[in-house]
Amino acid sequence: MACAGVALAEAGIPGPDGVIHACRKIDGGRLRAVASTSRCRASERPLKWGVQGPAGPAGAAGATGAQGPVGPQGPAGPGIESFEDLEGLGCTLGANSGTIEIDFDVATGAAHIRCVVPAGPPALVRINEFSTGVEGALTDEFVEIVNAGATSVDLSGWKLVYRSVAGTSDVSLGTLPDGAVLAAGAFLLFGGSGYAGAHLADRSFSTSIASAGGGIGLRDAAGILADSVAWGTATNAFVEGTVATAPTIAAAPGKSDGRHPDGHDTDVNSADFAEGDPTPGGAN
Ligand SMILES: [Ca+2]
Repeated sequence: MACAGVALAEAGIPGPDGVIHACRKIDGGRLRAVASTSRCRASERPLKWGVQGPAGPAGAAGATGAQGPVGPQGPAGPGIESFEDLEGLGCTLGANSGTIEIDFDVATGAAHIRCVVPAGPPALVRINEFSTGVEGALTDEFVEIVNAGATSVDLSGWKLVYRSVAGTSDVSLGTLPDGAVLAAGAFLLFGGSGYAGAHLADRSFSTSIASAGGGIGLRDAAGILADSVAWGTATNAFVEGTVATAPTIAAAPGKSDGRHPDGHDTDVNSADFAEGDPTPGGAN
């Protein structure tokens, strides 16, 4: 080994690539370090070590670093720069959504601001009768719709909704599927989760409607309120004129509020609805 050490020093190796070259004598195994294995003799075999092997597989990903600092605040938006910028903004009128329209009186400079709601459907589809439950079973309730017009109406996407006494947002009781058509004079019956009436319900709802006060609305596919009724203690936007009397909770089949005749509508709930024996799915 001492000889090999001397040889290494003399050869000035390892070379610039870090590889050590040597020649091994076949007979006896004596090792001789060289700058290049091209210097090995016929009686020797070339050897080298310190050679860099192929790259190993990539290691596992490291842990996620800490979140960076919050960036600087962006520039301010354009905002409302003139009164006219209010034009077209959303607004709420009763239970309907609309957009703001502004015009000015040229003579006086006075501004008129209106919340304009798109025209509602002309069809005479109405909430015709409802019950809020029977004695001992408040979910044995229903809402009946009637087409009081002379032609059938496509109710695709129409929605029956509920609002609590002073509720300001709709709770869906059901959306009618594409292709739902109500023939002239026909009824559509939504039954509550415990509805037990003799006439089979066309659709059912799971939200229980309150007996003391509440409101039901019928919206067309565009969300425009086609009809609504509110009863008892309700003060919500589904009140038309004045509230209807809350139907009495009585022993089955209970009592309901209904329009007489079917579909009769003067836009005053108290005048249009009267309590009577329930006729779900049939004429009042
Ligand atoms: Ca009825």
